Amino acid sequence: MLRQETIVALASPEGMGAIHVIRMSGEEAIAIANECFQGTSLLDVPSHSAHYGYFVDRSNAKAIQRIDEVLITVFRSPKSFTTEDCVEISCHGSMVIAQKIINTLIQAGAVPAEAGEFTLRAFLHGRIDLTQAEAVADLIASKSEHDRTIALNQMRGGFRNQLKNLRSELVKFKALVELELDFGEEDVEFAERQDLLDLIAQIRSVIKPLAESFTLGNVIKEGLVTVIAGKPNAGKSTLLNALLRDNRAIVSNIAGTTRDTIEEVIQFEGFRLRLIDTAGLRESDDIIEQVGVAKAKEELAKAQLMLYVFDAGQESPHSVRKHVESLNHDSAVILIGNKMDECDDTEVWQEAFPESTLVSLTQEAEDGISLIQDKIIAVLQGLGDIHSDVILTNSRHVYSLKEALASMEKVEQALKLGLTGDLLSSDIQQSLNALGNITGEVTNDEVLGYIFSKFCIGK
Ligand SMILES: Nc1nc2c(ncn2[C@@H]2O[C@H](COP(=O)(O)OP(=O)(O)O)[C@@H](O)[C@H]2O)c(=O)[nH]1
Ligand SMILES: [Mg+2]
Repeated sequence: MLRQETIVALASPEGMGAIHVIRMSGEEAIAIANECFQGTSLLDVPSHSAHYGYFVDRSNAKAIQRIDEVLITVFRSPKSFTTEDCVEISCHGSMVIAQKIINTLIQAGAVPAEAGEFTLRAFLHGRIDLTQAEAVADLIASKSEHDRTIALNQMRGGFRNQLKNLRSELVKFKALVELELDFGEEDVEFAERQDLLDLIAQIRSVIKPLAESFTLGNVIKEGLVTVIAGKPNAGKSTLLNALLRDNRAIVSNIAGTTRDTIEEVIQFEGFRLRLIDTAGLRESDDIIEQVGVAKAKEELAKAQLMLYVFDAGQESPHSVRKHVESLNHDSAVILIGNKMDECDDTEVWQEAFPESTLVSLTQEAEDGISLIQDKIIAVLQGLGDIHSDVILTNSRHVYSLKEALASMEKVEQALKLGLTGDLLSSDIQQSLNALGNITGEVTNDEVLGYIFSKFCIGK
């Protein structure tokens, strides 16, 4: 998996920008960069220092070609991202220049890096663990403020530390139980059963909220799936456009105008909302509209939030209630009574649905939208505490945590039933594996190590 070559790649996004950054890592990184640099000799400069000069192509010794004015930063092993010697070259932000620089470096001995290879090296050299490696990917892909904060936190290892502590407690636990097995016939109990039960309860109380934080974490990472639903002509597309502050969807008084689903993403309070406008829900003879309605129902089934829009001038509380109930979804619902300007009796609605938001999206759009946004914020806040130390955003982690939880429950059962140590220890091992899966740690040697280092049984 780990090759020895010095790797090189563009570290900044492709396209035009103020600058581009080219990254190189490996034993030869500094020598190769020096080969292509007109300025101070990079061979002896200290780590973490930046040097101004010209990037040059010396392949034709008679005509040294200046490619760009650059700034080269040198990071010496082991104090670099990959722990290898690393060099970062900042050049002007043209792809032509960046490509030329990369090609010159390849000619001078580097090889093109593969996707994720810098991070892979950091992991294989033990600089970061798996959760941190994943967090690097998350950080790069982060699309909202909260997304970024969490990835950064995970990369710093907050999450790993918590898991590591848990695991070492478990290792201790297992070592004690296995020690009893070694003394099988003497009927000793090194592991105090009540202490073990307490420990399990404590561990579970940490893992459980961690696993549950995924609801929020997933919304932060993927965006809140928000479906705008309701009957035709209620004002759904008007709402989409108002939330987007853009004329994205066609609005007309012809029922059945929106026949396909339209999806747009907005940034909102540090979150992302995936807003989906749908075809009005009704029985229709139009085949395309029928497909649209079916798609709308599919989206509703996946929705985490439904913005249900109804025409307050046309509908009755009874018809609205019936329709909302018939949609049969698990998501949070915000009821929006629209076209209040055409409604004579506001009180009817206030009484029937005190929790609803009554607006006129074409008359007092700003007021209406800010009322709806307040409701959306409340839904987002209900998902969990955004400021909590660790929020899981990775489904692989959640899966492993749930496995750990399930095996902890088994351990608890085994303890309560007074099952033998070998069964107990295998259940504990499962929890250890599940937790170890997340950080990429190996488990069995650890347990052995613990027994020998702490107990010196000298057999
Ligand atoms: N009077 C009035 N008309 C509105 C209001 N909101 C939307 N409309 C009109 O209702 C019609 C249907 O709106 P549209 O957003 O296309 O509804 P959709 O079928 O649910 O997407 C359009 O002619 C809109 O201009 C409102 O608050 N008051
Ligand atoms: Mg529409």
